[in-house]
Amino acid sequence: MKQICISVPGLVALAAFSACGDKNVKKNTVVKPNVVMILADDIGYGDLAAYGATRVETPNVDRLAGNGVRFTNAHAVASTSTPSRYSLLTGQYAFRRNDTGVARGNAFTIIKPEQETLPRMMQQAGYTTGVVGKWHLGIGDENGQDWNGLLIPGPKELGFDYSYIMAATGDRVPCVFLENQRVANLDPNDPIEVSYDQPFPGEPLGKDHPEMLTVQRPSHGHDMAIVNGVSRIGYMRGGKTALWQDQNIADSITVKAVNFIETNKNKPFFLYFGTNDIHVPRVPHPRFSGKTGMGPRGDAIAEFDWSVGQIIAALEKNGLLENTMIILTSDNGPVVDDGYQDQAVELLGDHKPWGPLRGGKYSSFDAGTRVPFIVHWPAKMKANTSPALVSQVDMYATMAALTGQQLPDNAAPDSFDQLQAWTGKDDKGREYVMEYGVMGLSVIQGDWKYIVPSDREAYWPWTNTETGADPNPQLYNLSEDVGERNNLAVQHPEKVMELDALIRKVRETSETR
Ligand code: NG6
Ligand code: CA
Repeated sequence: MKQICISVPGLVALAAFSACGDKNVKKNTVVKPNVVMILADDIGYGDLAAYGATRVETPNVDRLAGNGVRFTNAHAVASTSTPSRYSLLTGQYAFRRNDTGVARGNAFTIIKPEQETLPRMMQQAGYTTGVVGKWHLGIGDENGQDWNGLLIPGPKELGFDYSYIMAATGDRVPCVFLENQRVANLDPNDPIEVSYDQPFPGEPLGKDHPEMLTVQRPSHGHDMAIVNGVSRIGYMRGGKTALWQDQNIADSITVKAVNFIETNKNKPFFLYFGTNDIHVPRVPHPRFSGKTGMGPRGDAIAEFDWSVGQIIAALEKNGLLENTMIILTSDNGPVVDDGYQDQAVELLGDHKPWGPLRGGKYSSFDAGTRVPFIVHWPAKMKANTSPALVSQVDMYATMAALTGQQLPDNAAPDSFDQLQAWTGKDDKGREYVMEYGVMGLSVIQGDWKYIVPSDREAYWPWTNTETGADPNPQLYNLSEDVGERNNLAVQHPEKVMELDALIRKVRETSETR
């Protein structure tokens, strides 16, 4: 049973979050805060100035960090996008299902309409909900996915009133935006076709036509359909008027995010804004080219910061900045060469996308999932830095607490109310955090990090990734060895057993709050 603990329309008791029916409602109320979640793509722990980067200026992110709470021990649930986003929107670990790996561009909807979701919970709390930008959770039905019509189920059926999305990633076809689940700007006389099995006869492929790759060439993979001088993953044909321009993606989605704020400024809203920056192919707008001296990867960080600035400006202009909770974070850790020759490796210099951490995107080492995480809500939060252990899986239950919702038993089984930690009032946070790398699970509890043994490859040369796989158990004391160099498993077998048992327990039993 869902219960809305509000007696005055549009107002919620914030002084006592669990105080349903509190008589002092008037005294302790503010207008329900809007919630804007800005989810960057592949921005690493060390990629932003607020987290120590020196070669890229991110003044807008700095402003949020300087006036909000900057977390130093915050985690995405997984080291790749689809499982990370799945967990964020369902409050359930992606490893509970075997179909939540990095999704193709023509994947069917992964979150089932009958599942409880974060946006639907926000709707029940009286919010208008919108998703703009990267989706990467599949769309449409396996019995009929109509790229030339309405794609259902999709964001609407999962609880988003408005959507303007990229179906998957910048490097996966179809390279089009979907507005409310229809391909935007599609000419019906030029229908769009998408396949991940067979090339379309007559359509040139990157692997055969390097001379057509005038914007960016692959370094590995990414040699199929050619769109805008860049070869991609997957095959597509048609839909010419609907194709996005890579250098305009940030502009296009930022405008839609700002429009959503403008349209809904008079009532509480929840905006989930997934940027394409800084995922490959990195093709920032020319006005950011050369901003950082680090090539497109660095310039895409500057572009990301610009998008953040536009969101702040839209809120400020409408007098909403004070009472909007902005959460800024990333879906997984950083990678330098993720498959295109964009000079990211050559121009990196002393910039450390992973900060002091080991590994990166895909990895079980901490840089895979420990990400920037900033919460900004001037009306209710003091500026600070917090060492609390926090995880994006808690977004669901934490937003439920924020909006006075009681969750039904089947909702968000792995998500806990961490409102005290997320608002900077509790420095401890979660008891433990599960991390989901492509090679398996690991867990952080207190000072300790344990990585489950794996016989798979320890190193991927193409992305220069230390995957974290090791046939032996790995145990690190993060308080003295945040870079995970000194494996203490042999010295502390009891800790290894304890943490291994914890992982098994979490795997086997769906947690209850
Ligand atoms: C990999 C892609 C990589 C990126 C990643 C997903 C190749 C060779 N590599 O398979 O470029 O798209 O998937 O990234 O195809 S994520 O951030 O969306 O999870
Ligand atoms: Ca990502």
